[in-house]
Amino acid sequence: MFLRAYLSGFAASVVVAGSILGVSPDKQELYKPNADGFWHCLLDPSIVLLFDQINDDFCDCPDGSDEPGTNACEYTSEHPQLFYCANQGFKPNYIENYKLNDGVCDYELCCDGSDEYRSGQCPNVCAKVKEQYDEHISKRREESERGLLVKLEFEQKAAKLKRIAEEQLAQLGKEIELLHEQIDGGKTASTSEVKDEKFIVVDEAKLNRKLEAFKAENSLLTKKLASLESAFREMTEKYNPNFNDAAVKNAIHTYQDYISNKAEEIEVDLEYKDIVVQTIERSENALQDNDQSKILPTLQNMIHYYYNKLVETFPHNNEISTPPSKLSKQQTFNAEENEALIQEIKSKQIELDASERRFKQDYGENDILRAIEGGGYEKKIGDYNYRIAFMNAVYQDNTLVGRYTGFDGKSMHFTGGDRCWNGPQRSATVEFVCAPEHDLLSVFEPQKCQYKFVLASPLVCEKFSESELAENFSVDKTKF
Ligand code: MAN
Repeated sequence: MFLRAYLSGFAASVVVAGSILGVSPDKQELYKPNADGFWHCLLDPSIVLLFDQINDDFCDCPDGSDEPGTNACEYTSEHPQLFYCANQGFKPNYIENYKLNDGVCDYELCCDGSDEYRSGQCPNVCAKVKEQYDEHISKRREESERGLLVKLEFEQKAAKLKRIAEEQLAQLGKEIELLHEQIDGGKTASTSEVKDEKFIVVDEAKLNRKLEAFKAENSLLTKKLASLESAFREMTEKYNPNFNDAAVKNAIHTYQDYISNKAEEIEVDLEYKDIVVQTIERSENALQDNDQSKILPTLQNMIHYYYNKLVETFPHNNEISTPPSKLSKQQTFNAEENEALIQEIKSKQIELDASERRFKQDYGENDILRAIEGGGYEKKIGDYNYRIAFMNAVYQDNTLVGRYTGFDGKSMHFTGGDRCWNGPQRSATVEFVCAPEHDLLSVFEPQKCQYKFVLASPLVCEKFSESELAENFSVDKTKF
């Protein structure tokens, strides 16, 4: 349908040197009148306007296309109204239309001051902005190139550490094999019994003594703790908040943090006690009942047990000789030796399993995280000392902010930290930004007890493009 638009009371369209204000040179051709002098909204050509209705400070097109140089059409996420600044002497840019003619020189985006075209109050500072920009780019480029060299050193170190870890794994594997071969004085070929069986070796008396001592100490500490807790609770409830006593406030804060995390700590203790108690009970039962299934197995008694089973299965096979009813001296000696070997195998196997788990961790591209594993960085920012232990944990003073869960190539993530008073468990993201050396640049707490760290690090340095180097450039207006 043909819609005949009307002329608003505002000035006719703002045309600068034959071009439409707010429109980039490559889009100017969209703003040409038809032969009949009419113009169509860009996203809704059914709406037809007089050419003079462009930039007349009255919004006619739902897509805002008739007002590229004014703020008459609302800026929305669906139709973001952007004004083109030519920025002669520097780089062209766009600015949101609601920032036009608002009395602020938005030099970050429009160094030519064209966003304030009505008052003309903002002189063109593009030459100075360019100077600052060039300085920023060359500094960032130099830093990232230095960072890249350090990163290469890290990668070499990581490769070396990987080789060492591989060698250690192979060595441990070999040692375990050798120990297996020594079982039964090297006569037993099969080692599967040792590998598959889960042994529990308990020094019952020692454990019992430890448990009793633990119980006594625990009961004493529980009493002491209860009296301290009650003193702190009373102070928290009755202190006068009008006395600005930092020491009292700090003590209350510490108490609140402690109370928030108390439940979890107790669970861990109970778990530990349970394990000790169960282990002792099991060992006691085994000794009292003389129940075979509970007796701590040795290679010797297992061979004896399985041999008998085999004989029971083939009772008529004459070739199988009868097992000796008593162990000879030599066999007793072997049994002791074997037990020692089994213990050694077990402890080496535990070491091997742990090393394998560590080895298989995600160490990022080119295994680079191997180079910083075990290291960290710490710095006091604001009221707190922050400590980032790479691939391990983050602390705010002595408060656990979180334990390491992974690295996504840009950030390390830490969760499951100490619980906040009336809040969640603490957690953190550590974002790495390229620099030649490690440095903690900032810490934010965008939400209660959820922290964002920005850490300068060579780890993420690349050969950056100019636009990447320009990402964190900001204009220093104090230098104009
Ligand atoms: C401590 C710090 C803060 C945190 C509050 C929450 O003061 O861990 O970062 O916001 O506790 O109570």
